[in-house]
Amino acid sequence: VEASIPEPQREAWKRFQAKPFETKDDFEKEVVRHVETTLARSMFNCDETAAYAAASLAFRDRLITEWNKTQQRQTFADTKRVYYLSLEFLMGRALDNAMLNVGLKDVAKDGLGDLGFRIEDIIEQEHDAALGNGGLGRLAACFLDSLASLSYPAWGYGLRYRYGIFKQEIVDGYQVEVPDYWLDFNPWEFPRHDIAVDIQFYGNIRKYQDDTGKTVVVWEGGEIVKATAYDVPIPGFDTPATNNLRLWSSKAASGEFDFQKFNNGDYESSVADQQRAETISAVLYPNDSLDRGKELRLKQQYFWVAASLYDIVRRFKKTKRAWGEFPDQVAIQLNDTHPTLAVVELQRILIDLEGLEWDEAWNIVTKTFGYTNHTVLPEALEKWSVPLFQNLLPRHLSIIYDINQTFLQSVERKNPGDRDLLQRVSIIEESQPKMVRMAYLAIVGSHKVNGVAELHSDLIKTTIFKDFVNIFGPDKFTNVTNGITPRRWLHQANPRLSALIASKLGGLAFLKDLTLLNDLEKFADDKDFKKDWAEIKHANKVRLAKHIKTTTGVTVNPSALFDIQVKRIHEYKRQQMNIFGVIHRYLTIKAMGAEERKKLAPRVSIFGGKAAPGYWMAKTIVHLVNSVGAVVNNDKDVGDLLKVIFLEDYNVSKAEIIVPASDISEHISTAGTEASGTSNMKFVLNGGLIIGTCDGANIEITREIGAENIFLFGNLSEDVEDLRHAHTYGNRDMDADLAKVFEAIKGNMFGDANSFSALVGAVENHGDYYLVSDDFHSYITTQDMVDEAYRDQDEWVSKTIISVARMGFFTSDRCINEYAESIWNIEPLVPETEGQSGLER
Ligand code: 6GP
Repeated sequence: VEASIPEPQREAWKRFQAKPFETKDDFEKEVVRHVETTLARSMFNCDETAAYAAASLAFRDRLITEWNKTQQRQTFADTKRVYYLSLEFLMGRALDNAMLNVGLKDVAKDGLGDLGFRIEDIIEQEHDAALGNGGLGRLAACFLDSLASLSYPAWGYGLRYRYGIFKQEIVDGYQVEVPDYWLDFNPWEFPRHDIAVDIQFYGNIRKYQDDTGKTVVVWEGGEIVKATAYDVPIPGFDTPATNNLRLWSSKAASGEFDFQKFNNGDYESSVADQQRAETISAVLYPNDSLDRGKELRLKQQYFWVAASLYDIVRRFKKTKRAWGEFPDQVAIQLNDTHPTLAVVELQRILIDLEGLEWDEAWNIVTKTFGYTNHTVLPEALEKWSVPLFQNLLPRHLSIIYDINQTFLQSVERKNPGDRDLLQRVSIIEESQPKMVRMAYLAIVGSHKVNGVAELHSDLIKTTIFKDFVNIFGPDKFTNVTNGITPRRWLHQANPRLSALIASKLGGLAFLKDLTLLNDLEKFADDKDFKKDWAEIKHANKVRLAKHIKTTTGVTVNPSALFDIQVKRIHEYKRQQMNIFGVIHRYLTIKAMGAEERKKLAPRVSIFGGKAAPGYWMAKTIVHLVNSVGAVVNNDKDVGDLLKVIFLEDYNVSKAEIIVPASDISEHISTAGTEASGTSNMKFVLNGGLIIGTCDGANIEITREIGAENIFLFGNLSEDVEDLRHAHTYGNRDMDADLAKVFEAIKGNMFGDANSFSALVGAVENHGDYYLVSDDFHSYITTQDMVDEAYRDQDEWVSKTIISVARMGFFTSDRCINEYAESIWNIEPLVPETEGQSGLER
């Protein structure tokens, strides 16, 4: 309040307030100004990088003006806000998105044209913001887009990694990781040097009684690291509402370096303190659905959670409300268990710093938090060793023990004598060493727990969290099926398809209400429409074919069937089954006569995705795909009939080229292992069909678009356990076709068989945990059905149109509205000028 401009001077201020550009001329003026002043360049020295920088800064200025107004509006309205805590935000590029969401891409295109640039080239200059691994991080990014587009008062909180997910290079068929230093120029962030929080680690706890006899606990000593905020504006689509993503960066608390040490000549160690502090936010852990229990990771988690909560609590305290009203003002969503320490930190703030009684504080805490689970894979469920915790966060460990004790007492009261149950649900696992089970802490500390697709939400209730359903009752557990933002994944990635749809539906309103797509179904048999539709798909395939040519040197035929599997490489996602299927196809072609071959549908099998650097099996899969490609693509005998491509460095901006170009995409996880999947939704929304197992959101996609429009195969999740049991204890015959594939690999057809023996061995000798042998037959016969269906192009195109028309459910807008209503209890705060960009035109 002290910093505000005095009333009499505000008129002057208002006259000169920043006004966002609207016209082409004003945009050009801004670009030239940024080139000549901010960037200190000139018209004789303005390359595409500079043009990108200046155009981005022009849009950033526009966003920040609306960002300020949005924050003011929220402060005045004083309504409840939601805070989305996620260690990953896989944002991709910002410029294209900002131009489209603000509705000024055409203006920018013309303006850049006047200045001598092609907008496509300028967009290409941007480095992806790749602060995430895969599905979990991209979901967070889609959610931010929907929260802003629906004008919800919402903040994202994350870490500002200096190195995002590594860049993948393929060298001699092997994955090589290269660091992704992305911050040398980032026009989209605002450093907030005024917003800094001291974060404490290590040290000791001391208890004493105050004058009133109350026990006071203080956490003393240890080391302090400073968290500084960097803000990234998140524009909504067709609304001025612009939200904030706040990312924390770590620095040494004592300034540049320790002058005492420096003066004593110990220069090195004074710099070392600085570096140690900066290490906390230095690098994103590159594991998808895997917990490694590294101390630095726990440090990251506490650093981020403590800074975020400090910020949230500070904002609440400014309203001067009673603590009891905290959950009416604040909802916090835990994106997986990574931020679970927030539960403990809020309890600590309330009892140690604010002096509340335990029960009162705990009641506030549990009303505030919601927890989303993203996987049932045991290797992903976070556990931290008690000794590690004790050393790094002694006060938090003691609070966890108290939370656990209170919780177990209540369980014991309702289930007297059931010691087994107490052991099973205890937040502390009685192992050697003892471990803190973070998922259990998250459940106990939240009022709602949700899974991300119906099957997955059912599975967590009947398997990993079964006891907790009995303890808390079924209402605490719910489902919110994932969604994707149609702004990035249709309008931005596939502008021509978006425009064609708009021409039939009378405008772009479907991007704000995706169920409007339903009206497309009328055109599923319209000859002219189908021709335009097919032509756009072909153009998108030509674009991808060019990308394949420039990046791999391989020529592919854009009229062939494009079969795509792009996602993190993981045994449960079964890229190995896909490549075994490709080998089977290759062997089949080789065994055919010339006449038979003529009848075959040419196919391009496209793979992409990163393997975690320490995940050897996944890296072996990458190697096999590349090795098969090297043989097949150079086999003159095969020609166009089969090509095998591995696309290097799959990321968000590459997905925007790949997704619109698919005919069929693969979502073939072992039933019950893929929580939802979200690329399945992206592919269908872009007019591609899918081949998939009855897993994750595939099931709901089938329900929406109709079983006749999807190629489902494989065993069901309820049979997985029995099949695994049979592998271990039964005698089984290997599928004959799969056996031939293994023979080919073992016969060194794709290079030294020893390189791949672990992959083959996993299926043949080690229990085939992911049921590749059980599903292989049904997989390849279903692939034959895909070939068959693709031959009837007319019918195929109709299927894709009908599928798109029925995808309305899978927008992340629907998803966010469900969270808002059933978990967060928040309302949108709609600006007066929302919806004025004329989407109906
Ligand atoms: C992923 C799930 O594997 C994927 O199925 C889901 O669509 C996505 O989350 C979004 O909900 N999980 C992760 O990426 C992960 O690391 C701990 O889970």
